[in-house]
Amino acid sequence: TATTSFEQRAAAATNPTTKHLFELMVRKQTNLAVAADVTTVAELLHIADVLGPHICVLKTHVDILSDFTTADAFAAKLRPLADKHGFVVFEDRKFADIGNTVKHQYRDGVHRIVEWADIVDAHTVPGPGIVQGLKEVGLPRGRGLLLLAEMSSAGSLATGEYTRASIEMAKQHKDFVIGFIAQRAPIPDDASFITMTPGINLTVSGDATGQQYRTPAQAVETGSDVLIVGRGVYTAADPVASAIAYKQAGWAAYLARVQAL
Ligand code: UP6
Repeated sequence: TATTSFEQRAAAATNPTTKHLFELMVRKQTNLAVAADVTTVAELLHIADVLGPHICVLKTHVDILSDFTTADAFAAKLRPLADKHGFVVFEDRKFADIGNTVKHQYRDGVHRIVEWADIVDAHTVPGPGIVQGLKEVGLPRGRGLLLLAEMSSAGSLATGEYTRASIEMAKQHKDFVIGFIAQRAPIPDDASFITMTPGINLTVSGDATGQQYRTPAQAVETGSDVLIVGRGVYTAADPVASAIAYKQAGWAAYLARVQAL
C-alpha cells in the first residue's frame, strides 16, 4: 500500500531494475527524477554529473539531442555516471506502435535504447502487443517498462476506462512492467508497482502549451513514488540548490506518507 516503505518494497521486488531503484532511493534518501530535456550530449552529461548525487532517476529524451553520434559513444559516457552516482537511466521514449515495430525502435536504429536505458515507457493505446514486443527485447536484459496510465497535460485522453485498461495490461505482464507514469498511484493497494509522476513544480502552475504542475507534497499524497522535475531544476539559476530543494520536499512528503498510520 501507499504506506509500505521503500525498504520493504526493495526486499519484495522481483524485477532487478525495481529492486536496484528502491535500494538506491533508500540509500540516497531521494525520490527525485530529473528530466534532462537539454539538446546537447555535453549538457546532458553535465546535468547527470552535477545532479547525480541528488537523484534516483535520470530521465532522457534521446531524440532531442542534436549532436548524438552513436549508441556506443553515448553509453560509454552515460553509464559510468549512472554507476558512479547511483541512478537509473529512464529513456522517456513513450513507445506507441505495434509490438513488432516497437521491438525495433527499442533495440535497433541509431539509438539502440535497450543498450543503455534501464527503464523505458510506453503508451497503451495499441493494446497488449506493445508490451509483448518490448518485453521480448528488454526482459532478457533485466530492463523494466512503465506504462502511461495518465498524463499531466491539460485535456489528456488517458483517463477513466483508458487508465483502467492500462492497469489491467500491467497486471498481465508483472515480470516486465514495473509501474506507471501517472498522476496518482493507479493501484493503491499494490506496492509492487512504482508510480512516477511528471508535472511537478514548486513555484509555477503550468506552461504555455498545456503542462499542469502540482507540488511534490501533492503528488506524494496521491501515491506518487518518484517525482519527475524538468524545468523546475535545469532552468533554475542554481540547479544543484533547486534539485536539493525538490529532493528534500519529496523525501519529507514520502516520510510523512509512510509514517501516517
Ligand atoms: N512528461 C510530462 N507529462 C507526462 C508525461 N511525461 O510532462 O504526462 C515529461 C515531459 C518532460 C517532463 O516529456 O520531459 O516529463 C516534464 O518536464 P517539465 O518539468 O519541464 O515540465
